[in-house]
Amino acid sequence: MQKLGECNVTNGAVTAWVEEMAKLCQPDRIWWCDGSEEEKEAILQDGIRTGVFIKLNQKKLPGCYYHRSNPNDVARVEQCTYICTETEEEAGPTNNWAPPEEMKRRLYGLARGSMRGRTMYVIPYLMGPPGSPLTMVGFELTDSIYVVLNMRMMTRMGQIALDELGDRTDFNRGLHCMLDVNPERRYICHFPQENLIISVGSAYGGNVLLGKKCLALRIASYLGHKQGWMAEHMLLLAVESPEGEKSYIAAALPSACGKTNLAMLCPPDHFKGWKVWTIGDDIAWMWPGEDGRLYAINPEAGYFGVVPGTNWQTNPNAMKTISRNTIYTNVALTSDLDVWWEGKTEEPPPELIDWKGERWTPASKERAAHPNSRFTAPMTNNPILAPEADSPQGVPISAIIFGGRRAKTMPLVFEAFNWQHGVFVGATIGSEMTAAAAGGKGQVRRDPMAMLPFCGYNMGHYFRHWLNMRKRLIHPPRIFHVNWFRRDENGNFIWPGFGENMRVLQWIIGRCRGRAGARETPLGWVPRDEDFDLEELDNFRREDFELLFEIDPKEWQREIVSQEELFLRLYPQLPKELIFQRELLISRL
Ligand code: OXD
Ligand code: MN
Repeated sequence: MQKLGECNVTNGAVTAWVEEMAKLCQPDRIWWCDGSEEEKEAILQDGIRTGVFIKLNQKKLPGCYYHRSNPNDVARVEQCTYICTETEEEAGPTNNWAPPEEMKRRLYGLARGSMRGRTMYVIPYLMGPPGSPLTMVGFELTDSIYVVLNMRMMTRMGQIALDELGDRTDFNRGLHCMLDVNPERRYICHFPQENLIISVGSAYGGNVLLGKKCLALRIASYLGHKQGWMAEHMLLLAVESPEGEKSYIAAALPSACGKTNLAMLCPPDHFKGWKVWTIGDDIAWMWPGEDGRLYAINPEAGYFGVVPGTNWQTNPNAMKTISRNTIYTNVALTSDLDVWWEGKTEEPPPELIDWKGERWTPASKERAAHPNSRFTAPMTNNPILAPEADSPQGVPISAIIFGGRRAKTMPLVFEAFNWQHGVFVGATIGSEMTAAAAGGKGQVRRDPMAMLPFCGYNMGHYFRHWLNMRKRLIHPPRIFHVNWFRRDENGNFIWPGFGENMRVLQWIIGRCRGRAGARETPLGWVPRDEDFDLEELDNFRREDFELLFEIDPKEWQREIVSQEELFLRLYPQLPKELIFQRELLISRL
């Protein structure tokens, strides 16, 4: 077998496993990815020759490439995602479960000989900055060059990972085989007890970039539970005041609630001297530090973001981030090889090639870009990337924010009374489904801590772990809930959102630093008029502010019944503290 790539591999456990998998998949060549520029160029050229990538207009988009996925393979597939623990109870009622040995037999059967005539790329990668207490080493074996070039941006890839590993054997093993990209043979399987991931039959982002959802959330949440730390579906940002004081915030919002926008927030002109810095836009790993505060790192090194809706008004920092060295997946193409998507400009170009490769005009009924079309960009492209994103010590978290998309019921912001109440608030997050997702539009889906599709073990045990973390913290972060999406009786958004969310962050930081006042409500603490900066907010009236905080008892009756549905599913493992919190909420209301 021909061997390519430049890595210096001395770890016997790694080579033995790669050899075993190569014997199974039977590739013609093995390529150890070193992460170098020359390697990237060689793989890109190969990708252009074989049609996997299209080179975009290099004058407009230097270093940018385009990829189309199979139309049957455009999103994460929760129905094909499994947690294979010894017992079904460990995976819990919200995960698909299969016995590990049986599932491995099936998957190795599918993988056997599947790389004949192809190259197996070995991707050594790091999740987390080198030298951090939580940083993990993974190896992904894949027959997809799309995966190689994405992992190259999303992780710290190449020799750096082998150096970090040394001769340890606690690395994550990840096998990815595209097969014939047939949904009938699509499985994304996690074996947390063996630190193993096997993904077959897909070539799309979240299913196949194994460092992200599979390792950094599902496997990591399982390990965090065992080892006393937390892997969360949270963005991380820093807010710097004009005096140079920095506060760090982690926020969990379900998909389609603007996580990347919040992580890259541009403060409005009114906030002179204030700065927001991004640390991460999707995942946080957090542990109790020696000083009793909760510390966090972003394990990723890039962004895999939803493109539609991104523009110079909604997220200028994202627009700058994706203006170079970016891979675009499933957006639309212009005749001069520029990219377009719904929401990029008010007027669409007169003619496009859509995400399926067909001619498109504004009269077309279908969307030009897939609603889940994506950009992949290195975090170093981000003009507001915090230097701390590379810090192995992580950053101390002052506030944890939960949120969702709710037209009614939920106020703009409230602060939980204490940690236990905050855990209840996170456990009952609900978000209205958008047109892009399967299911009834406007229907509220419960998504505890925005982790429902990503928790690698029993959700009831996960809640218990959250409650227990409090005992290991002397200075726990305060917990908040936000909702940017409340509408008035005409269906219009009341709050302007985007950059103006800085006003909410300012109140949150004021609370954490003991500077901002509040009034008590049945839900938690909310800002009074005098606690909240509404200056220079055009067309926003004091009455609107009151509307944002209205608590309607009838809506709350419905809300509490709807929260109960998830709790009933989890009942056998549900911590009693959460049932108690529910009772307290009912009595306060
Ligand atoms: C993502 C997701 O892709 O949450 O980040 O689905
Ligand atoms: Mn996500």
